[in-house]
Amino acid sequence: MTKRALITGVTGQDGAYLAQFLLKKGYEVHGAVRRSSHFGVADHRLRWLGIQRDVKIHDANLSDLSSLIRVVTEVQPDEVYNLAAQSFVATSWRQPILTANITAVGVTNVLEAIRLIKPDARFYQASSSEMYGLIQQERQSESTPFYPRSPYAVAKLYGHWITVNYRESFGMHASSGILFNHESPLRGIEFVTRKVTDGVARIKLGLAKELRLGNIDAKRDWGHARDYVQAMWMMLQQDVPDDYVVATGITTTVRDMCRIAFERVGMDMDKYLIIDPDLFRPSEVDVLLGEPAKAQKVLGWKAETSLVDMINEMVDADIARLAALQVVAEATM
Ligand code: F7E
Repeated sequence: MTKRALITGVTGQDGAYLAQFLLKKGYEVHGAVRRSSHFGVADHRLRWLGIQRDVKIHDANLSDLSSLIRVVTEVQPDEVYNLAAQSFVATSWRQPILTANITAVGVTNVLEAIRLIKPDARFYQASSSEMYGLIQQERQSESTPFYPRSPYAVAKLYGHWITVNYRESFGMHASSGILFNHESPLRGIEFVTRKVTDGVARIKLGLAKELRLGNIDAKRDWGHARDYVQAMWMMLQQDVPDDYVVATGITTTVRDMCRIAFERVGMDMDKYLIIDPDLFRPSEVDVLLGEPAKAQKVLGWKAETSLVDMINEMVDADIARLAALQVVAEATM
């Protein structure tokens, strides 16, 4: 029997990689997508992976329970992956209520749609290392207390606990993956790794003269999104639902990550980097370092891609992307 998966946020970085992974496994993949007049733009990641025709798209919104009930009724999924969110931490101070409506209460809407229509469907919630915020232990594991430091992190914490609660209250197969930062050439341009690799590519091609960043002393545990979506799937294949930290176990400063990107193109970071106080956050998460021992032991999952290999892949992809745009621009002049 072909398994059916429903992915919210299928047009995002993780949604696209997960859809590709599940298609290769023989799944029928459905995506719930927020309606917009720019769908031809919104599905660019699916097109980049060459799977835009293979994913069945449904109109739904996390803040509209009836739309989710309709989609779950139509699809009758075996597995539901809730990856949709307002996911940019900096924006969550400017749009705290929208962030709460989508990133927090939206999770309950998805869980309710499953509980009412297809209660045996397995559920994955995209929880976040941002929930650890002001860290309470040097290495953060499943048992580390949370201390969120942004409206985004507060909303994710609600999503995490409502997932645990539905598992305990209704016996649902609901699991939560506490994923540390994960990046790729498909990462949104607003996140720091992609901002850096795109900026480095622009400087290399003569399209920009500088790169402006905020707090480069912040440390993150960065892995590759392609590796991380496999952990999501593995969680839903377990007999017993549970929560797992997904991380590399290595932490690096934004400064050193940026240096790796400049080194890829043989340029000196110090000549181009400008620190912009406007890019600092009202309250910062200074350092995150995950302890992925449980995921390794129970799921058999391990991060495969090093930070250097991932940043090199991203810089190369951004150079290729910008060079292709330059060719098009010159041809139409
Ligand atoms: O920032 C610092 C910034 O925006 C990383 C999301 O996927 O991962 C992500 O959240 C660090 C922060 O990611 C700039 O202050 C310096 O300390 O790439 P980011 P994030 O906030 O860690 C978690 C796991 C999620 O769940 C989130 O959805 O880099 N930083 N200068 C900067 N950050 C940005 N964006 N831009 C700068 O110019």
